[in-house]
Amino acid sequence: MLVVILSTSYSYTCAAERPNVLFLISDDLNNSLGCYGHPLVKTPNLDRLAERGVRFERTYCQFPLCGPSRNSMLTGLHPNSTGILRNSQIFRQTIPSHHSLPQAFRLEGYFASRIGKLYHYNVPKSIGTNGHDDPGSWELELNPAGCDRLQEEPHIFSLVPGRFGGTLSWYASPKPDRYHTDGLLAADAEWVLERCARQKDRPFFLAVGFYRPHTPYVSPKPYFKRYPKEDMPVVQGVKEDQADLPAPALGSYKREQDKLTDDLRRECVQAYFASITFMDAQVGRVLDALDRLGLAENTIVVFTSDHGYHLGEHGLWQKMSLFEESARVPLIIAAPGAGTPGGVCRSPVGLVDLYPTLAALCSVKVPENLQGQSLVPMLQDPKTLGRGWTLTQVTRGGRRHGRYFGYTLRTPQWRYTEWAEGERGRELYDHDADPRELVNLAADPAHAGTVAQLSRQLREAVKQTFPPSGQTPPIRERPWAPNLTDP
Ligand SMILES: [Ca+2]
Ligand SMILES: [Ca+2]
Repeated sequence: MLVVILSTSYSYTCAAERPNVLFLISDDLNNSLGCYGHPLVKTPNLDRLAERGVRFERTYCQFPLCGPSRNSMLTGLHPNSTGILRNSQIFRQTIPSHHSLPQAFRLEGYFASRIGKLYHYNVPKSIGTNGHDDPGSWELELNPAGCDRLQEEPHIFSLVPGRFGGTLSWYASPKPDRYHTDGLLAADAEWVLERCARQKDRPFFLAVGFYRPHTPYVSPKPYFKRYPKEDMPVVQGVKEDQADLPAPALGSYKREQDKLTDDLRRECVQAYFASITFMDAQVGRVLDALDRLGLAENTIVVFTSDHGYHLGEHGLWQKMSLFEESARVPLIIAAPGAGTPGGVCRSPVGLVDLYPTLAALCSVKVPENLQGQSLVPMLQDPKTLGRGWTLTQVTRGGRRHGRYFGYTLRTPQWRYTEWAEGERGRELYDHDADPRELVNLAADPAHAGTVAQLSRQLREAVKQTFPPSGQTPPIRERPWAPNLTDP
């Protein structure tokens, strides 16, 4: 009994001193950031966050689509264990009793708040609503909607007129930052942080989910001016590059993209880059508020994205491919007192690793079935290898043609991909020699040994993404009633 009392009072004392978490996530953001070495894109605020924290050079999502990726990240489970393989679903329909990342913090006394998109939202239609949110994850939710959603849609250019969410679309808005949804998110974040600074009885977990640079790429005009259209890159040599690819590798191509001319490609890239710099400015406002309110010293800041994004590489745009541009995301973790400021970690890590990492940094109890690794050893010494690989998966086919998976394994040197267990193709890229993944070595006899070894490693990794039963939990359509204390 004595042990129990001591342990309770110890954890209570710790709770009062636990660090806060500011979890910042952008939507459809690839690694076109200054701190990741991009030659054109300006991201001064994220660059200064990277100087304060550790920048993870090789971070990958587990599924290059909003809903499956975000459910995986926020449950700490691979999509084969969440059962969420499409948008517009929530893990409460498959594994209702699992504790989400913010829920684990709430259960230990944290004040958890969400502003904007954390779980899946249909963008732009669901902006201003809860989207496909999980009410059990938060104590306070804020859903601002700005001029981009409420006023400007008639002016947006789109490859398919009238459609903005899944289609390449953009607009240089005459309205300044503060009228836009992401500007309102930053203002709301300041407001919540002011409340947290006044009321310090509980630590906080504040999650801010920015919408840009997700389509439609709407941002104020001055951001477009920083990227002259004629300077925007257009990927060359696509036909030659595609010649050695199996068909599913290009399965995310959309027919409407046939309409793209080089002029439209430049406009599209300009608008995407403008949206990134606009989003970076809003991140800056939130970071400034953290400093101004004296919260920075005891707050862990995370910045990431839900998946990467193509801007014409291999002839592809947007997401849902297993190439580097689509699978890779930025990840910066600034953990005061627990990290190496300005450190760069080159080990492959995944978004699935965030849950155990933040829980470890804050001494929060986690469910026993989490599938990621803690990145705390990498924060302390960025040379730590850790698990040494990351797995990303995607679906192809569909109800009519038979659904199958593509899996890709990323190690420090290689990307190895199998479509339908190799029956519909394989890809192998040597990142030491070919960082743009232009030369598929999978059929090269000189690399047969590497293919065999990576194929074994991939299959072993895939096994680890399933629950102990070996079965992906099925979707239940009945609604789930949130219940925080006895879920
Ligand atoms: Ca997304
Ligand atoms: Ca190629």
